[in-house]
Amino acid sequence: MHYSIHPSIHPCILYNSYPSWLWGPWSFGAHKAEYTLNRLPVYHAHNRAHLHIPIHTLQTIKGCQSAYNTCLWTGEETRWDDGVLCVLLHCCCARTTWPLISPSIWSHTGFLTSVGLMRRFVYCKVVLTTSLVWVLVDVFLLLYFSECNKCDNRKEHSLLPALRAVMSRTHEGPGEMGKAVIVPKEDQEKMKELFKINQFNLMASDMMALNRSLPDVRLDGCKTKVYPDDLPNTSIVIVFHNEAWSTLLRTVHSVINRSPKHLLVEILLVDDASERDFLKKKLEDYVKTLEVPVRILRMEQRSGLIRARLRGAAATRGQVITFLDAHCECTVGWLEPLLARIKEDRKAVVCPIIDVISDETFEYMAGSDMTYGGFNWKLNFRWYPVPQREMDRRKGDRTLPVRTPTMAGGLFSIDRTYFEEIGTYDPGMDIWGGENLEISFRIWQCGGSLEIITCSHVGHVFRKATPYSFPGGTGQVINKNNRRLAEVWMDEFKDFFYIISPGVVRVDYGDVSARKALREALQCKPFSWYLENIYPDSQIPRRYYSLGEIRNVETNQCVDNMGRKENEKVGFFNCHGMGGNQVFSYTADKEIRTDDLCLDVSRLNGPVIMLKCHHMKGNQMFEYDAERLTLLHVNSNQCLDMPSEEDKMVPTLRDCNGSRSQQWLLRNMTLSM
Ligand SMILES: [Mn+2]
Repeated sequence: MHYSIHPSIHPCILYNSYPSWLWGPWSFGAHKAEYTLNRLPVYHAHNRAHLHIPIHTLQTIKGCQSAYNTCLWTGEETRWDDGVLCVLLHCCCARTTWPLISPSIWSHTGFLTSVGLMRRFVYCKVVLTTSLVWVLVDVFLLLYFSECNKCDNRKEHSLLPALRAVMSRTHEGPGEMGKAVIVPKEDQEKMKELFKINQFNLMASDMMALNRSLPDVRLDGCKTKVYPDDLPNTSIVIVFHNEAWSTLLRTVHSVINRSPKHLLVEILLVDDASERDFLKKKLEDYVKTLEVPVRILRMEQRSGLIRARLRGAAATRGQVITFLDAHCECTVGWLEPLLARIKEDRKAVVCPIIDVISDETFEYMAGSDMTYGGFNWKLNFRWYPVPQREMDRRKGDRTLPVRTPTMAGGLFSIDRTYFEEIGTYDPGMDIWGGENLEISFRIWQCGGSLEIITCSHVGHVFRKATPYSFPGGTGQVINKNNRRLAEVWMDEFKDFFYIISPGVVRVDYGDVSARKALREALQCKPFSWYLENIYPDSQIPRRYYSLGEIRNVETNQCVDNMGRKENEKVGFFNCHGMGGNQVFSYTADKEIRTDDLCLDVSRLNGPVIMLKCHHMKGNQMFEYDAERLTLLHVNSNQCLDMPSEEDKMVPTLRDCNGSRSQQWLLRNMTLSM
């Protein structure tokens, strides 16, 4: 049984694995939480119960390569006469090999849903279908009668034809209402060929209408909000490089069709030296027919997103600049809440919720309002769950803006004069990468705010690989950009970035004196202020005891993450003093972390696993005794020890006995720069 995700249900774009934050701290022994390969732990938030569901009852989606899935209990359940619960889980499959270069580094892969017992599935379906039918009937009756209160002639104004039009529209044509496009069998070969051009299903995109319909995925509370009449107007800036015709024009049409005309000044298409013929004269002729002024600016040579956006922004005439990617679809009501927030506070830089348009089927899937932007030690942008403090600040109202530490980069609106005031983009950055974190840090540190407007939804085609070329080499470009932002904005915390990716320090980052002068002129706050006030749940700890290797006194070897991923055991290897995989930070919160993973032990004498840090102590709390050199795992009251005979590569827990194998040196690493 396979449910596709319902747009109003929390989709899981959370992280690549167990939601450890849902687990919280449990006391050892009182609750035997074990991670085993074939049982999936799920925390039932409502009943406060921990459950284990056999993996084989879960249906994995196509392409999901990992047995570990993120599962969220949606709260939907039905209890049957025999007392068995019918539950609906929403899970994400972890695809762990995202290329660093893709603009969709974080990305989602897909959803799978599952129910505990197959037989119950059928009941679930019946219940859901019946309730859906009743909802539709209700809606119809409501519309019919409310409309006819105002009508003079009941017969003429019957809503039946209108309703029928809406209904038929949802069933007509490929991709309508955001549905997945099904490519006929005989075209599959050709489809695979075409996929390579843009790294998304070009055939599916070309099959759909340029103005296809989409579901209204907003929270109910958003649909009734009223915005002021005198909102600031906006120019839309879209940079493209060899974009497909259908995705580019679908972006343009969705902007035109779903934005109030008086708020839309113009659309600026900035061509970053595309080579495709149809993007030349044919495009120019086409946009002349549109009802909104569309201008095309051409870069003389490949300049990258950052400089192309700067060119576009300089040519805008609207009060607000709205940046979009070239493969987006705006949904109903997307623009007003963005502009309304800027009207309220011109220093608010606002992002919509980024919905997911599948690169395989172009299915439209609602993004979550429960995630916000962060970053890891390697300065990769990542989505993390919105912490409780932010929910509390908004008093639980999910329709209010979420203050986000960073933005994904592709889609946002900013007051035009404020964009200039705060220093636009760093023109010393090349092509793509790092500019989103740079502007995020700058906005927060220099007195602005960065927010996700949860009532605004824009879809984006997330890809697994980049179709773009990076003149100069991808790694070089991104490392250079990241160095520039680390040097200018991160103060001493740049060490986390440099130590975990030691090769970076050899990359030339050019001259940043102009950006440092900007920071001075704007009197921006230090990075420690940002960590303390804006991002206390950051992967980079605000306060820490050490940042470097953890060396065993007996064997003189070091704890090493071996390049492994979360849910895997931490390793043990000869110390090399080069940082990278042997860098761990012992934090003031008594975690031992490497990037966004924490050492975690969940049973007596257990192996040490790397799990997402949950900031809730529990199984992730170690107490370092600087005199005895021991690392005590508080929950189990055992000490970190060198690997056992059976498993020579994995540090383990043993009863504390004062031996040298339980002594560890936490050394700060120094950078040779
Ligand atoms: Mn994109």
